[in-house]
Amino acid sequence: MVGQIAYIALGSNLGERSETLEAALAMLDECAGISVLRVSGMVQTAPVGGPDGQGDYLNGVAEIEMSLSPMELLSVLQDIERKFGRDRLSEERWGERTCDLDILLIGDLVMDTPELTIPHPRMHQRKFVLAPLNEIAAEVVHPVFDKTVSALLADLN
Ligand code: ROI
Repeated sequence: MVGQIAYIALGSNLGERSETLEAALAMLDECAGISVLRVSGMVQTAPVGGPDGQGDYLNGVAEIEMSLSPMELLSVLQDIERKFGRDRLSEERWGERTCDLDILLIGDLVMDTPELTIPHPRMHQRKFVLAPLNEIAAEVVHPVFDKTVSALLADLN
């Protein structure tokens, strides 16, 4: 496939978290126009923000190659989330979720529309994103801050 490299954040804090994220990755890899190239380890993290009382998350990051547009990728990710019972319209913002799939980076694309902002607007503030991303993409440069993932992670620590 001749495509772009993109990074997807995975998160789950409800149900069988590890099985859910494995299954979501398999579904992603089976999509036409997407290959999962590498996956970080999945780490347990305390919830950041959101309402009190939610359980710990399992978080990880996947590197994919894709020949889809950004909006096509978003729609594939939302379809997979829905298969795990998510309904973004009825759920609480920042609330617990069975399967959360967020686009972090697509090559050096920068875009900001009501539907989609790339790079992900909060990725540089989140250790639960940067730590697993650093495992598989330490030298990748954030196109807005012009810093590597490892430098962004060092800034947080
Ligand atoms: N906290 C952690 N640790 N991991 C997440 O994936 C996560 N996702 C969220 C909020 C509620 C902001 N907190 C999180 O959406």
